Amino acid sequence: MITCRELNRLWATYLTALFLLLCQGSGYEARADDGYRLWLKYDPIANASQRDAYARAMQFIAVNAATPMVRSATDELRMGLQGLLGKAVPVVTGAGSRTGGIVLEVTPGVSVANDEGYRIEKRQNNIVISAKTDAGVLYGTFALLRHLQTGQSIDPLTLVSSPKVKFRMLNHWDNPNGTIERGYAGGSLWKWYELPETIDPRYKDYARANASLGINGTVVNNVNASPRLLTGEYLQKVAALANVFRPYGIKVYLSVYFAAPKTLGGRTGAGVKTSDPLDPQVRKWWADKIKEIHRYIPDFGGFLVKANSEGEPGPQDYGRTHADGANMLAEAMKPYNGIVIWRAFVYKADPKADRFKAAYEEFTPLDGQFDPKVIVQVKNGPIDFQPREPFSPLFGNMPKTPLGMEFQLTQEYLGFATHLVYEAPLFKECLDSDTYVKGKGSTVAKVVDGSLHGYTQTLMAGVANTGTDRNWTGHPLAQANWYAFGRLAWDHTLSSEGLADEWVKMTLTREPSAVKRITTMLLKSRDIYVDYNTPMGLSRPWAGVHFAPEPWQDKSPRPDWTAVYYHRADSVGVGFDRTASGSNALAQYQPEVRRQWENPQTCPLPYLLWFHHVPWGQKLSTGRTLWDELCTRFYTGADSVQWMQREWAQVKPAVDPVLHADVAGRLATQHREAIWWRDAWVLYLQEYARKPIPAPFKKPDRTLEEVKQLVDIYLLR
Ligand code: BDP
Repeated sequence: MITCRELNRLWATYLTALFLLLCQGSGYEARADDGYRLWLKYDPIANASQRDAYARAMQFIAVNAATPMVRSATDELRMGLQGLLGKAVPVVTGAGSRTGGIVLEVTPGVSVANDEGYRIEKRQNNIVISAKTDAGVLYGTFALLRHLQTGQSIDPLTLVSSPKVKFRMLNHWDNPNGTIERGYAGGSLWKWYELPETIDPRYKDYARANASLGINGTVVNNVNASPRLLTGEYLQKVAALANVFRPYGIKVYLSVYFAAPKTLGGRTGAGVKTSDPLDPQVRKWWADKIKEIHRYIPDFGGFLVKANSEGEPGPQDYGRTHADGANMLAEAMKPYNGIVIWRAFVYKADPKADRFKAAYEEFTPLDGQFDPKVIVQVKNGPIDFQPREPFSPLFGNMPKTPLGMEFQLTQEYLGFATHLVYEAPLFKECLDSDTYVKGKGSTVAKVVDGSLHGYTQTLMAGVANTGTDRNWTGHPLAQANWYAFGRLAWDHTLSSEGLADEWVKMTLTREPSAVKRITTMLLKSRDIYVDYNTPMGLSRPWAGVHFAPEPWQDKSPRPDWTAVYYHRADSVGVGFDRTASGSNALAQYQPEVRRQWENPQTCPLPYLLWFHHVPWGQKLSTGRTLWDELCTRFYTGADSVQWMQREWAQVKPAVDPVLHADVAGRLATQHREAIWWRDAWVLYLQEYARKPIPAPFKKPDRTLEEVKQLVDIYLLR
């Protein structure tokens, strides 16, 4: 006879065993949600009838190929289903006559747009994921898991997708000493001192997360590159990373220091005295180096180069052009598949020039001169990852040169890790902008995906926001930026809203009203930030630390590193005149684009001060004067952070408590900092505008001097 106590004990043992079993198969740790699992959580599906329906259709996983990428797909599916369905699903070789399972199939004949595309459909009562290549099967597998995680029906089921861009990559600005330039989520993921012998399991989770989005390349080091990365010692470390990433379809790339032949060649006795790209010894040095790299990494992705920019060496040091430099590397890369990505982020320290125009002026004359292996990587805007910029005028204006897109996921100018800014709307705003280069509909996206000018080498890069913080991105909700970037690099037609909805359901909660609230918060967050930070086309109000408000900052070795250079506030008004009466940067755009922006009466308000110096008393389309409108934005922006706090409080029951508290804390900090921004701007601009703060807003309860002091202290080392 079993006693009640024994029964209880047995029951407890059974429950513990069940729990451990669930945890074991999925690799989860039994702890509160610390964000480590990102959007690949695979927590059990709560709705029993849905879970049963999925389980009935997924009784086995059959594979017809055994490549490392198919193995990654199978492992992920097993792990995902174990978590979602709460039971192990066996893997078999070939479906045979079996039905009621998932079939992974590499078949060259399948109808998809390109090698990485996939089809998911029901066939003879099986769910078949088919693709031309194992990479396609891997992407299809993640697509099916996403479909299940977001709770969608599998009856009927047809998912067909292929990437629109060929090279979809993250750029890490990681240094060999473990720091990250402009990183706000801890140190570098790459433990250089432990590599190649010790492989952190996190490398694999990083690769899984990227593969789930379709990211297929990673530049592991900072664009301000250390030559050390090109030494045999470091190449072995990079090769160890490449070995982990390969089964997930990810190639490694290196940022290179252009003067490496001289710097390293001199030290290693190779006797190279220069890094002139036209010097035969230099060309040989690179050819040998690339050969050496391929000995370590046979499928090496290629180079990313920042040259003659912000003090980095480059071909101009030798009187050569960007094309000379890029082509020299491309020629050395010729025997291999690798590409050369050459950045267009350049500007000179000329007090009379407009930095806005610099990249266009330097690069458009070189159109047609680049080797076919070269892609020129252009930041989304003409200045530098500001909260809102017009699209770079280079897009569309180099028809003979493949132009890649560079977005920044790390929030260098977007409040680091304490401000919530969901960036998909920023990415989409740029991608959907019409360049009019070949008439209406010539969007930036069509330049980047190659369809406008027929480029076959296409690229989208995101400067990574990952680091060693347990949740990867510092701000837990900043994971959504990594997510949205990867998905948009695959398919730029996806919507910001759809991506937010997916990410929230996979990562935070599936409770419908909470999903709606969080999605709405995400979608509004970027405009809220712009309102209190740089409304209506104000830009770059900071110096070295791109965080604290410093619109008054007017001293720097370079004029274009001061804040006053950008906003040009004076007793008449504020804003940078880029029309024909000013720097005429507008002339770099097509007439249709120019027409949208050149008249201050009709220029859309988000871009007004990018292109015009507007008098303080000027009446705007809102019915307010410029001064009143600016004040309204600063104040409502800061107030809207409180709205986000209230919304977040509402979703508490639906979100993990640890994660909820983390975000709540950050929102409180954001509110305090938003007020700091508001006060800094209004008090500073008021010195020029000489007008009162309009009702109903109350004037800040501190003086400009007090705010400046705060900032001075903030900037102390
Ligand atoms: C700027 C960053 C700087 C980067 C540079 C770049 O402040 O750290 O090195 O961009 O993109 O925004 O090269």
